[in-house]
Amino acid sequence: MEQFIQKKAVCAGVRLPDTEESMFDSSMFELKELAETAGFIIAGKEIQNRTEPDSAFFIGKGKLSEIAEKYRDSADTIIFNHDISPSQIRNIERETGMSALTRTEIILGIFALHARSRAAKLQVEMARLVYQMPRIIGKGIEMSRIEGGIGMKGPGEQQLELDRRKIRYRIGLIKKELEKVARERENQRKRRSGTDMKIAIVGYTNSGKSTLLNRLTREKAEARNQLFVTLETTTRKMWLGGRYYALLTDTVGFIRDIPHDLVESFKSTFEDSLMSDLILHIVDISAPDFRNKMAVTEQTLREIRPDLPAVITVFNKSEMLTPEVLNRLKTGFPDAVFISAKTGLNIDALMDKLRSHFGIILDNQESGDGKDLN
Ligand SMILES: Nc1nc2c(ncn2[C@@H]2O[C@H](COP(=O)(O)OP(=O)(O)OP(=O)(O)O)[C@@H](O)[C@H]2O)c(=O)[nH]1
Ligand SMILES: [Mg+2]
Repeated sequence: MEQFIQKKAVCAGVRLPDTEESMFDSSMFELKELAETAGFIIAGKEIQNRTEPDSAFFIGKGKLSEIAEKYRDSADTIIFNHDISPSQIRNIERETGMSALTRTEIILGIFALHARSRAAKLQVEMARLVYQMPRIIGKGIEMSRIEGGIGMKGPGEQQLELDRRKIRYRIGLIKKELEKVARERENQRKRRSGTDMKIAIVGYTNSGKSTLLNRLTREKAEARNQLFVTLETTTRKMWLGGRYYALLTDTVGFIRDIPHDLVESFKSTFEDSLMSDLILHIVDISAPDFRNKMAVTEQTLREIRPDLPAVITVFNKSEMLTPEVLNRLKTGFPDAVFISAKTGLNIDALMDKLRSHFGIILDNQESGDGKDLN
């Protein structure tokens, strides 16, 4: 979504009575991170407490005028932390003269920006088309979003129907193409399945999954301090010591309120990664709202794969914590492993845990923590 780069935006959120304050704060913080990852420069944050959303604008009309006034010279876009309706978007755009975007559109934009492989690009395109389909109503403004901002001047109903048909046709083509990709994946999986143990690294976006894959396999998967860097599953062989190996898979990260269409499109990717004997759930323990992020991951996992295999909880970035906090957490989560994928802290304990999970007992001369060989 090159069109976002260097654009200036204000993040807006409406806090409704059923949302806890800390949850709301962290989701607003996350919205800022998402917008920055998508390429926006953030000019400010505006929140409003309401008992219910305004039917025409979602946010109050007074607040909206205030935002338009305040950011007249510093922002051209308002990004909402909600999935507001197409007609609300139109009303807001008309009222403020700014463009309005939803959190979902930002996430879809990041996925588009980060998609490298043909499969990932197709999956993102499909998710976007499915998301935008019901939004092609009336003024053609939504259509212009699909066409990357080219803009079509108020198409008539006939034109709209034509556009919808084109999109449906395109979705059909992509589906076929993706089915082919899924079959190829399946074949690959069968070819390499053999007797090796299969382990999937799963977790919230930016928790350190790719860094851990790199640490455990000495690979160079892309790791950056951005959301949704990884959109492909990468599988690498990992040495467990002696004659034992596992296949370790890095996966796409999760996020709260992950757009449903995205999960649908990426389902084969997720499923692929979850065909494992063991899941390592990586948690960024330095995040203040890590419990909430853990819950989001656990819930999403259950939705994708109800018959979950064994899960080991791995608390990453633990080198960031003070000994006091670390001890308190260890008491609270006695089964978790506390590591730092970045510094290598406690990786040997994780390796021991993996070996004992798979019932691997090494002779003295066989023992090693996997870092020494590859
Ligand atoms: N301090 C600290 N930072 C870490 C650690 N592990 C990873 N990071 C950093 O966290 C950021 C995200 O790491 P990634 O490995 O890309 O995270 P990911 O889970 O693969 O993220 P996505 O693919 O975007 O979902 C990077 O800046 C890493 O350098 C750690 O143990 N300690
Ligand atoms: Mg990654």
